[in-house]
Amino acid sequence: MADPQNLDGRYRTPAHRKRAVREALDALRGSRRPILTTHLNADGDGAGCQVAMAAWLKALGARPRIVNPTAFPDLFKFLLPEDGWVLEAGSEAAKDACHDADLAIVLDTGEVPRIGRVKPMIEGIRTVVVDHHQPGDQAIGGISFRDADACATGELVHDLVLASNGPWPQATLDGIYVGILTDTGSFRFSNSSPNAHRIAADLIADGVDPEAIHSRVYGAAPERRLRLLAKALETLEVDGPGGVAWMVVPNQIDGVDALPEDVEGLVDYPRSIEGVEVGLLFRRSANGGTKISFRATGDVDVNALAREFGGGGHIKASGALVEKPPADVIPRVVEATRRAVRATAGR
Ligand SMILES: [Mn+2]
Repeated sequence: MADPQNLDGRYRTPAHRKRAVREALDALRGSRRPILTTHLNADGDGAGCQVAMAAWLKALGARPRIVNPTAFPDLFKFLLPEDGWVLEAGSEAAKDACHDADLAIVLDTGEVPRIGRVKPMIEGIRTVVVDHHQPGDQAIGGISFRDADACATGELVHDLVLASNGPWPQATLDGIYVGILTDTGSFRFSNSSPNAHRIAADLIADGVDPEAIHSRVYGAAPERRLRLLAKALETLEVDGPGGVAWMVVPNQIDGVDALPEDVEGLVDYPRSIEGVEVGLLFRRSANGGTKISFRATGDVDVNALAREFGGGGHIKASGALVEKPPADVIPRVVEATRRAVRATAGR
């Protein structure tokens, strides 16, 4: 565990958050049997924050359990310091853990539909929400520590551990670092704020190994992911004048189902083209609907755009799920995106 020595020049929690930090901290520190959950298809921020917070709470004497609406991603299992923390949502063990829980901690989302089948499992349990998404209209109730100015939920978890004066187990340092690393796109998106870099600097000073983490997260892709990218790139369509480009991701590669984590980040490819303001990625969902990812480079608000299709997220990164097949959905989304680009950029 790190012992932060020299506090000069280190990150400090923004003043506007301090009250919410206190309130959330009071609930968290009193918990002995917390359940931690995050959104469907946990990403590096959701999974990283779960491990970070579970390790911290355990060091405070709690017995944390992680119960997610979808499987804990293989890619981030290296963060888990011990077996037994993650329980599959459909299992008896998860039901028992929820039955005994004295606190539910919802990380990296604050919306009911995003936690899927975990919602009924945590019904009636005191809840703390820690999130950095733009609030939608189906908020999960309870104690709320939310700030859309935070670069990642990892930044907010860092605020909590900082306010509690630690302890800082290695898994807490690593989990927060992975949250910030992945949500900022390795410190290149617009949310790569001074705070993102300050916290990263502090975490590295306290024992995070950035090269080791980077190679676990970005240097250990299954071959399947690159084959999937190759197939997706074959579908690339670019409307230069409209400022939009899109791809369609196949659901299977060589007869093997692509995992949500294989698809993570692929939307950056259409977005990386010169003149493209918004990149889109379409994928058929399990029930025949269409998953859409939106990524903006310029000033187009893709949170508003995703909301037109029942989704949401961040201003520059968002998603939606539409209960219609891709063939129906793609033309409508592309047209709405063109309109949004025109309205924003004055094209
Ligand atoms: Mn996040």
